[in-house]
Amino acid sequence: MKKRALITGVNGMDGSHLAEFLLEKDYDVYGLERRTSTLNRANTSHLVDKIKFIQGDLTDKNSLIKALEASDPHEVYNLAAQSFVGASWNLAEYTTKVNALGVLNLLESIREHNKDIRVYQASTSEMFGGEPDKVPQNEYTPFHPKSPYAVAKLYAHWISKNFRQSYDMFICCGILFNHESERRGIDFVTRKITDGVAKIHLGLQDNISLGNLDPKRDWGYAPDYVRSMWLMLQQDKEFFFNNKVGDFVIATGKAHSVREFLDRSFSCVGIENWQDYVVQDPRYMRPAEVHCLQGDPTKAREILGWEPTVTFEEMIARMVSNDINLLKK
Ligand code: NAP
Ligand code: G4F
Repeated sequence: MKKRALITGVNGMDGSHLAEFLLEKDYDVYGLERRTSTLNRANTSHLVDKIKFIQGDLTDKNSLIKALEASDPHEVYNLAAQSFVGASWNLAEYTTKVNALGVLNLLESIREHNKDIRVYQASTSEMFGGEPDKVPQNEYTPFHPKSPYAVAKLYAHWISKNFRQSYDMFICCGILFNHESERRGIDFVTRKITDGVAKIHLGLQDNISLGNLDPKRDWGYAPDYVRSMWLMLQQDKEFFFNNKVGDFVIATGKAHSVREFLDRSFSCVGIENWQDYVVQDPRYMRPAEVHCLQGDPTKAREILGWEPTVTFEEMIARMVSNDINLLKK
């Protein structure tokens, strides 16, 4: 029998990579998408004949119940979120409704529909807050969220653990560190840089306006990271409940600054004096900054056999080259 999976946020970066991964594994893939006045399927346009799209919104519980009835899934991957940290100060209430209460809506709906469904919740390294004396971070590092986004995600993390404990539900929280790909949204610093470098290379733009260049992130490649989501849900049921292996840090173990990301991206197009092409703009500074995120993925390696396959350098080369090709088209 084919397994059925429901992915919320299917049109996002991770959602689209996960859909491809599960289709390869012969799943029936259902994707929850929000209603928008124009379709937002840039990442999934090549999959429209393969994914069954269902309209729904995390803030509307009724729509989630209907989506579960329509898909009757074995696995739910909750990737939907207002995922941009930088916007979460201005959109604090909205971010909380989607990223915190939306998750409660989904878990309640799953419990009512079929509590044996296996659930993946997209937790985040942002929950750690990245203080330099708490590096590297693992599953036991204390949380210190620094943005409305991170606070809301921490609620989602704890309510997921609470449902796991209270109702014996198979719920895994992946504490994923930053991961990127050619499909990354343009607001995030990595894609903003690779797109800017491509435009400068082609003579379409003079410089890139950025905020703080000092923060460090543990940047991995998104297709590697969606594999970890699936691995978490494939654990043996008895092993899962006996060993309480619900939360996993997923990271490369190496951190690089925004500066290093710039250096490497510009070097892809032969520019060494990249400082001449970068303007610092206070608009992109955050009210509170997460200084250093560097994960320790030992548990994921030992229990799931998960390891990243694409290096920082290779990922940047792919993103820059993809952006140049997109602009040439
Ligand atoms: P993304 O590209 O921004 O995708 C998020 C998706 O959620 C989008 O498809 C969006 O729909 C959808 N969405 C937003 N609000 C919704 C709502 N109210 N109801 C239903 N769908 C909604 O984000 P991503 O980078 O793929 O990240 C996936 C998940 O992992 C997110 O939960 C994020 O917070 C978390 N995460 C990401 C990283 C990372 O480095 N990428 C690390 C840790 C955790 P539209 O397409 O209509 O906008
Ligand atoms: O690319 P960012 O916006 O990603 P951030 O804030 O680390 O969040 C991402 O990773 C989280 C996991 O740790 C996810 F949960 C979250 O959903 C998202 O995917 O910013 C990275 C760093 C920050 O320190 C920021 O201050 O880059 C710095 N930065 C400097 N200039 C900038 C800019 N960030 C953005 N977006 N734009 C700038 O101009």
